[in-house]
Amino acid sequence: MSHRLIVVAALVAALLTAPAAFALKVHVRVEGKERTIFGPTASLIDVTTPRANALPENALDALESASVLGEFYYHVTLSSFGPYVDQVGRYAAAGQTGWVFKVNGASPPVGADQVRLAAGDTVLWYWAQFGVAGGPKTLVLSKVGKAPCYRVLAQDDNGNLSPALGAVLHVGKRTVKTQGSTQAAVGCVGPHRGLLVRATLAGAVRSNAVA
Ligand code: B12
Repeated sequence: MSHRLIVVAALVAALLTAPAAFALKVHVRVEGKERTIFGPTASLIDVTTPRANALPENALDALESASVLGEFYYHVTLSSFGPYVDQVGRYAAAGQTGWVFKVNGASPPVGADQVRLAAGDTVLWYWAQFGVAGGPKTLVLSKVGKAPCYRVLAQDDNGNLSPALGAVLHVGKRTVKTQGSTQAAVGCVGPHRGLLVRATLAGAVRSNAVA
């Protein structure tokens, strides 16, 4: 083999064994059936994509990158529609339950490998039980005002927000009911020394955590 050929071969080998070609900073959270599996505050992580991917930095890559960082199990099977996430953590999809995802609050009508992400996007993967009314709403928690008060909104699959009436705030082992009105579901938790606040509501996916 000539010297030139050896250099080219070495370059090709280096390219083939090089780590992922792209990386994008994206917020990722994974909510399991009973608990949060990854990123309660929707941490900003580097989403990398394998070189062979048709669509770089997609919502399936976000799950893969979170799984590497969080060391949690997930499984993909190939179905007639393409790659399908049929298990995350302990629970496999079965019957009317399974794993779904949202990007920036809305549920894309296609598989995760078909949804290209942009820097700063928020990807939420969650365990969901489907009924006649469709899937669960996801809760969105935010701080309001200077006092430690929090607003809870419920988000549907199209990304539309409405007050999560009846939502409960959780601070450590303490719970605080939000005040229900047609306008807002807000609760004040008092001093909580760095503990994160979450919100839950029956039939909805637990919220992001906020300091
Ligand atoms: C039931 C169902 C679900 C259940 C599956 C529960 C289970 N036990 O696994 C749940 C609610 C979990 C689900 C999730 C999703 N679904 Co769905 N689902 C269906 C539905 C209504 C029936 C599928 C079925 O049971 N077929 C009968 C069985 C015998 O055939 P099967 O091939 O074995 O079915 C399996 C696959 O279809 C797979 N599956 C279900 N949804 C999806 C979506 C994608 C993209 C892939 C690759 C596979 C897949 O789960 C089925 C059961 O194991 C179809 C609509 C339809 N009428 O086909 C939509 C449908 C397949 N889902 C769809 C979508 C978009 C999704 C999600 C991507 C939504 C989201 N944003 O998260 C996710 C998948 C994400 C992931 N996990 O990778 C679209 C796919 C469109 C497309 N061209 O890609 C469909 C066609 C609905 C629609 N019209 O929009 N789904």
